[in-house]
Amino acid sequence: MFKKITVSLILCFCSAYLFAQTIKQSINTSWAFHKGDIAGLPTAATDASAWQKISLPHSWNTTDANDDEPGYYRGIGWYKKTIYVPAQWKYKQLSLFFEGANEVAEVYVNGKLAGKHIGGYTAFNIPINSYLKPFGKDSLTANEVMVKLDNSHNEDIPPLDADFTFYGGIYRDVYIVASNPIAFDSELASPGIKIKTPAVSAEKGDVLIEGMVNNLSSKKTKVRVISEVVDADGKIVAKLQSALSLAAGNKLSFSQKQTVSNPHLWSPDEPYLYHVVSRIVDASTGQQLDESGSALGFRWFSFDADKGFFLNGNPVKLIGANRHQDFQGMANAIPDAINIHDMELLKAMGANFIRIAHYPQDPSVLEACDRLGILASVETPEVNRITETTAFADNAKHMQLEMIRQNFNHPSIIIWAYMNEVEISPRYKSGSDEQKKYFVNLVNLAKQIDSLTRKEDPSRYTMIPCHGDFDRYYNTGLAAVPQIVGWNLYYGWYAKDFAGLDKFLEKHHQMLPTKPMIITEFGADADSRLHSFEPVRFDKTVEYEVKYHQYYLDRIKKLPFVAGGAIWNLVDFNAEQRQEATPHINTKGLLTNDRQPKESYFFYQANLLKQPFIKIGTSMLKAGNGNENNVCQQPVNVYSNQPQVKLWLNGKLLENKTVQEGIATFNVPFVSGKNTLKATAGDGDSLEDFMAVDFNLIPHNLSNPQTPFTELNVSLGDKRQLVDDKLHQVWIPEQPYTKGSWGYVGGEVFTLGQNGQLPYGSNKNILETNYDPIYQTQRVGLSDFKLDVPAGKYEVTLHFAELTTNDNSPQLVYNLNNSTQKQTAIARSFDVLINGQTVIEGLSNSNYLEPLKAYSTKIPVTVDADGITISFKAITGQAILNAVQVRKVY
Ligand code: GCB
Ligand code: CA
Repeated sequence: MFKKITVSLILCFCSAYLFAQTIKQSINTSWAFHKGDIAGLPTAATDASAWQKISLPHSWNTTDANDDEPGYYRGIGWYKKTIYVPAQWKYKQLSLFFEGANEVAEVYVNGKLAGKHIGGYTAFNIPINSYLKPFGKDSLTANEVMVKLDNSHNEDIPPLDADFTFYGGIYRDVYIVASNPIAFDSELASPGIKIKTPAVSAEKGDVLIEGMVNNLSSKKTKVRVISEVVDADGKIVAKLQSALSLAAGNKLSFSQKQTVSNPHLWSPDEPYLYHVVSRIVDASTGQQLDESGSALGFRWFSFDADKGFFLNGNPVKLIGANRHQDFQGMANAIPDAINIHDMELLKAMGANFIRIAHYPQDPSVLEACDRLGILASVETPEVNRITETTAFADNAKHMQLEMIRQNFNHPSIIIWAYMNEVEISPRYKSGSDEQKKYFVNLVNLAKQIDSLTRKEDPSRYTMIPCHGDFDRYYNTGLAAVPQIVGWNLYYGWYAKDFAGLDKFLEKHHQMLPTKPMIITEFGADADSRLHSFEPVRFDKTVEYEVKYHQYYLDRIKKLPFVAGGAIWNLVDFNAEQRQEATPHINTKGLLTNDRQPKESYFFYQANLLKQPFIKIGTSMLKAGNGNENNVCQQPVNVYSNQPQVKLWLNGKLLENKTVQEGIATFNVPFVSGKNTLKATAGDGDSLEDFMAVDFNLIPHNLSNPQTPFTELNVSLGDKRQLVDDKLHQVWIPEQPYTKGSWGYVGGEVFTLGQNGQLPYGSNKNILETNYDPIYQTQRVGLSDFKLDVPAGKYEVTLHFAELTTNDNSPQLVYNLNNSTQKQTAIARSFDVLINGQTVIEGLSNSNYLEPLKAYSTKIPVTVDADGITISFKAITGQAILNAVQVRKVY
């Protein structure tokens, strides 16, 4: 009996070789998802109504990380799917390959646990042969795959705490892989071969290919590993061979080396790629058994503590951005196309660098970097703090190893990083013995990760990105551990003065004279809707973001010892616990969460791109007060890398201006309605950009029949404009009332006073609205709001939100200067009258005016002769008004 089986097994192995080598196919469709745990294992009989039909990539936090309820679901989710396995795969090694699932995954096949993986940002491979049902003769056999996934907080798994949302789900592709019993050993979900270029120059490039071949068959087999290096035209430029004699159930390593002469070098300017195909071939039959491949780029690089970064012998300033895997409405479950497009957007900005932070991302990201010529740093997510347990250390080290093995072959990678700002929130009281011990343990873990990384890959550099507390990282010794120190610097944002940046950089250079450094983060929040003509820190305007980046780019370019800078962030991303102008979103992106560019993106294009560039940087909707001639002068930035640009308004040349640092600012006299802007530069004005601006001009004299009044949207207590493309409306800042025009009478701007860092308003989430900035600012104690509009039918909408609360909840940890904003709720009650008639009675905290909640009401008003006067009569405390809209009906 036993003998018979062996014979037929061997026979079948032979015939199996006739089939194609490794087969890999995605299994993203037809999954079912169950939120929450299930008692026992789910079976076909498990209540079907509790399962949702979904396809991958999938996250269960697409909506709850954005709503007004604090927190988001962190717990267990189940996935299930039927896979149909063909009879021909009987003698294949089958496995399920997950590109990533957050964060602890248990994979069951036909009710049995087949494997488990810890960590949400690296790939894993689960062999499933032993759990499959008996194969059909010629047919497909149905097998049930189930995945129990858990994104609950776990003190032993990085990341523990960070300024991004730990979305749960199988949010990357899943594949089924069928390989021969003799195949490359793709341990830790690696490609099974390591491609190294130990020596590269313009004259020659050494290629060293290493790997392991696994013989899971019961037969001793002689194989050859044949690798070809193919250039971009498909020409084989090197052939490498090894012969292996594999005992049954054994694995053997191989190492093969060849030299390519005059290699075409890889660089951001010319990302020339070769590729490698390595094949395992049965030495006696000539059958191909397995294949693995990777892109290959010939380049060499180094970091110098004084002179920065060098690529292929030339100095290159690394300028680029960080990037989170996050897209509006999709959470982190983003298809490859978005991953790829983001890299294209980064390249189109003129960047040559990406810090893939704070965790390894989809394989399509690094593939795009190789292709497009973007140098990359990748890191594991030990963010903000660690846990001093062996389990945490083991998980951190394992992730580091997975990251390196899985991504090793990408020519774009120059840095393996780990730990982000890991000394920002130490677990223990400052100066205590526990804290001292904690730092010793932390540095010890860093040393282990660092030496593991250097051992795995001596060809790249190690880096730790630190927050801007130089002394802390210096004194604990953490800054001495990696080969490069990254600094996340927010002078001009969390820290008040831009000048602090210069001092900080100088200090690094003096105190750590042998450590190369990169500014691994710098950025300022900008709500893409908010604009200001006098931008200031924390106003969240697009204009302040530009101002901030002007300062940083200048320093990064100027200082040779600064090897580079990575903007925080390429894209706006979800950070559930954030409040501010756009609750739950960190808006330091150059692109919005659905990838619309803000002006800072154009600023970088103008400064980094080599090909001629011009872009008008204003929004397509504007509003403002007309002067006596019914025009409204407003500044417009044109971004260009040309020395001079011209701006034209409705076909007429306004001015020819010199461009400075990529920007020329024009004062444009807008008229009511459509305004066509044209910017030109270059020979014969060949470079051009157009923009049609729809201008809501508020007439100088509201009752002049020549310039009829249509609508006014005012944010009280505010100095910004809010442009609302969806509703085609612009909110303008308040102004005091003057005869013939509009404005408030009396009162003052709401501020948080001494405790607040904000120029005005609050930065708390206002519930039940997406127009938080409108409600976050307020005029307090005003007596009236008046408009001298002509007789007619109007609609007045009043907006209120109580901004004082007893909420002393701490601000974000990143906001180092101000951990709490002390506030006390103020009691108030007031009436609102329009033209003498009471329209709101006793508005107070005990009725509609709840703290941090939007309340608005729309009131039709018939005006006879004297315009509109909205009066505020305080009963208790002071009256308030957050915003007002007046629209003429007829
Ligand atoms: C940082 C963190 C990053 C935050 C950023 C910010 O220093 O490394 O995760 O998102 O600051 O915007 O506060
Ligand atoms: Ca993918």
